[in-house]
Amino acid sequence: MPKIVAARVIVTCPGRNFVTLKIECDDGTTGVGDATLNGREMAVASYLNDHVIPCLIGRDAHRIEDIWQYLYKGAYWRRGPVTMTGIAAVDMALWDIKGKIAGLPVYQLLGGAAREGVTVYCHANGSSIDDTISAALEYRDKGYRAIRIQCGVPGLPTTYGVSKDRHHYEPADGDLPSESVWSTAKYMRVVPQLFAAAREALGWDIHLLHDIHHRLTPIEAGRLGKDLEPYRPFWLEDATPAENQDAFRLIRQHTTAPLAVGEIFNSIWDCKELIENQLIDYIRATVVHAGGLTHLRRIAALADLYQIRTGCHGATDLSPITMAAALHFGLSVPNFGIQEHMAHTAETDAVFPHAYTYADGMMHPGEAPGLGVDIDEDLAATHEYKRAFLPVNRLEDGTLWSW
Ligand code: EZ4
Ligand code: CO
Repeated sequence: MPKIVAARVIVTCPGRNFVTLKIECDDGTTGVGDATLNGREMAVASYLNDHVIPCLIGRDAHRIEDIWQYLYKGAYWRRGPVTMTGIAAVDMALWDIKGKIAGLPVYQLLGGAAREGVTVYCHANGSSIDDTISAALEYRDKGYRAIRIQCGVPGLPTTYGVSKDRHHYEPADGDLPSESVWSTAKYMRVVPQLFAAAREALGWDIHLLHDIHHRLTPIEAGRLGKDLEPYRPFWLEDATPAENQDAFRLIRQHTTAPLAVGEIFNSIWDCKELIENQLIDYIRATVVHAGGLTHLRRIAALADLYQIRTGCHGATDLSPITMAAALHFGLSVPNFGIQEHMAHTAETDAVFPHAYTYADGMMHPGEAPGLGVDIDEDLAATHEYKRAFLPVNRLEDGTLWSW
């Protein structure tokens, strides 16, 4: 058996913070797992260093399910983003190790390729509708068949999803949380105009997606869904916060726009009712924040019973290790829907050398054994951790709102 003899947490900031777990076995095999929780990085680093790593030493790295259950049930305190990100990091590293020992890419261990590649969507954004459309046209020329469109809202100084250069969007920018301003009424006016312009410029063969980022009430989301229906959106993401899973029932009663939710979910219990009541169309839970491949497969299996497909979160605050894991998952899971893809910066890619590739709107995890991604620890050590927060959001009268 490959016995775990060491594990360490590596925190690095090649432009933004990433937390990585590296596990070592007595035969010299190593595995990596992503443990990045944007804006709360050091909480997961401590969870792993202080509470998880001591329990891993001496265990058989092949016993992925048993170690998962040990960390989940054994902690007594279940679920939550910090816990489940920590467990995910261990789980990813163990799948990486198992693949390396087997000499197979992880997707082969998960049942093999169920499709030719993993269809991804990219992010087109701009401060105006015209800027967003020109970014979308550039992405279409690069082969993307699915594009998320976000634009600035007239009358608001900044908007979620809109970057300075239209390409690299990085919201975790403040040493303390920055504050943005929100108006639902102003937002609700501009989005249908954006979709109308996008259909005019891009035609009907491109899938168009949009992220509402938890800002609407259920009835407002129903209204927006109706307004966008003529433009056939691929999905509306995070229409309303989902702590109350029943909220999606109200949205469903008013619109046939497909609904996606779950990038902040950390366990199957966050989406059980959404799935069983068929209130959503795509589940966005991710490898890193929802307990690793072991738990995400369980969520996908439940969703498959209800024709709900996967649409994993894939923003740049999820490290290339998560991207690799998501691609092995997406290639092999029967009810794959789509995968989010925001390209990492060259600085980040240099720290995390990887085998995955992009071509013609699709990605592929590659054929390297394991996850096919590593961390260059010497380079990582040159990028020191820098505290960074996500912004907070307020209504124009100062009321704190969902960001
Ligand atoms: O705001 O990952 O769909 N993507 C998103 C992201 C999230 C960030 C938060 O860390 O909503 O941009
Ligand atoms: Co989102």
